[in-house]
Amino acid sequence: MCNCCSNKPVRADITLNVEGMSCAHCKKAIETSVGALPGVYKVEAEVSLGKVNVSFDPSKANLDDIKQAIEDAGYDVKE
Ligand SMILES: [Cu+2]
Repeated sequence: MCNCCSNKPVRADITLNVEGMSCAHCKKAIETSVGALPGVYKVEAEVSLGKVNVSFDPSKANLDDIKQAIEDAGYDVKE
């Protein structure tokens, strides 16, 4: 089997509840901060719902890093 066949893409999708988002700037700040992490494919903040959807490769990024990136941007992640 060649390398690319055995190398299956791994992807995890999570939704975090985030407090403190109120405008398009908040959305952008979180998406930029989380999107800069290695292994994050996609991040979408839904300001009106207070949710952030993240798709990532669990072998490269972990939940703690993602939560930390949101907190570093100035928002609170609810457990
Ligand atoms: Cu804002």
